[in-house]
Amino acid sequence: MITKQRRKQLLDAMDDFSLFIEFAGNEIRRSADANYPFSIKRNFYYLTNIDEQEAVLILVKLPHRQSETLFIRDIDLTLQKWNGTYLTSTKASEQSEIASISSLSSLEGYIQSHLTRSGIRKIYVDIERLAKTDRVSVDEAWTVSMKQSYPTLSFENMNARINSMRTRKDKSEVDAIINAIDITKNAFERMLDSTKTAKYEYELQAEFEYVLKKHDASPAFDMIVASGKDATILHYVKNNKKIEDDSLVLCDMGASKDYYNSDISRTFPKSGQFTDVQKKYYNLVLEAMDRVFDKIRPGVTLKQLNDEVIDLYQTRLKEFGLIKESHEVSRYYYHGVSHFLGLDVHDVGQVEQMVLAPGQIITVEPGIYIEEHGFGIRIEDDVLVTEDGYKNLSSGIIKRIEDIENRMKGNG
Ligand SMILES: [Mn+2]
Repeated sequence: MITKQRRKQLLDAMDDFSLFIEFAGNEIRRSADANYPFSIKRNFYYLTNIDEQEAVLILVKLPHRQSETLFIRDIDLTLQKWNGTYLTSTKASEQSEIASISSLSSLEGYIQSHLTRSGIRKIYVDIERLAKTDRVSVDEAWTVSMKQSYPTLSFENMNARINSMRTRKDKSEVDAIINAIDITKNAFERMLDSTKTAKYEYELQAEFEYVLKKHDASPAFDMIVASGKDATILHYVKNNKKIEDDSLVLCDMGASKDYYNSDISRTFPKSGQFTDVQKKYYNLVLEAMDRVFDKIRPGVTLKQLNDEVIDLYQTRLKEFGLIKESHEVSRYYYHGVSHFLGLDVHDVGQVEQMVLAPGQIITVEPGIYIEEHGFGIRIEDDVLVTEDGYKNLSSGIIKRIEDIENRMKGNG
């Protein structure tokens, strides 16, 4: 039902005599005959609920007729014995609610006949290129070749429109993210309970990822387990150091389930007890978090949220005697406080001056990184923007000092 509504939204936006095409993507070769695990193009998944490589979605809009067709691979009985089952037409139709399922081998003929007989004048594609060096996607390669073959056709990129649809989550998406957060909570608690007895950072990672696997979930990104001073490196993922007894451990982690992600950070003491200076800065990060929470509502930008953190730090770090001038804050806080979360961990919507709207899910992740004290602290929750404010979806994952210390008491 839901993906059907999304396709309807696209059809409504399309001109008459036009065709929209979306590719699921292909496996990418890693080395020799080994491929990277297939990862579906998220916009394709968003529009079809189908997770099958090489599939293609086509929407056609004519003055009195709209149609949707899904093209999938022909079942190869020999390859099926090697690589597992292919998606059947019945299942494809059930999952996508698209009545018309065709073979990929008929795709070219289908497009040709629409171009010659239905008077299609415009093609909508979905191309996302973030860097010049990006590999050429199937969508892009197809578009380039079509432009050469049909110079009179006009082309329009639907990418921004689909991305903008994706920023506002419907109930099923919110539920999927809540599910991913719940798995993360379980995994975090198991990891926290093993911290006092663990020796190396990777042992904590193993405890965390064990629980994900138990739920048939996977890491949403390379987990960060950064103890001591390495926590000041924002994307430290080596996780191979011995954890010193008096150190803080910063973990940035998340489960991904059914392609929906969570993204949570917690920082806790190896010993189970924060030192006074650790407490002081930890509570400052919590204060920054509360400041941001208070500010979240429709109409506000991510930049405004970040300015709130910087403003607070400028005041407090001067009070603490850590800095003299306001601009010195950037030595201790050097990332943004928030990003969108969804089918991608750093989800679509990272556009300057994008204002918050109900149904969006964002992270709130202030941090402070003080090399001279030998620690970095980041605390991150996942938050739903509501009509009049916000709902913290990960409030069940403990973060107050006394809650962490109490839980760690008696473990090990
Ligand atoms: Mn994050």
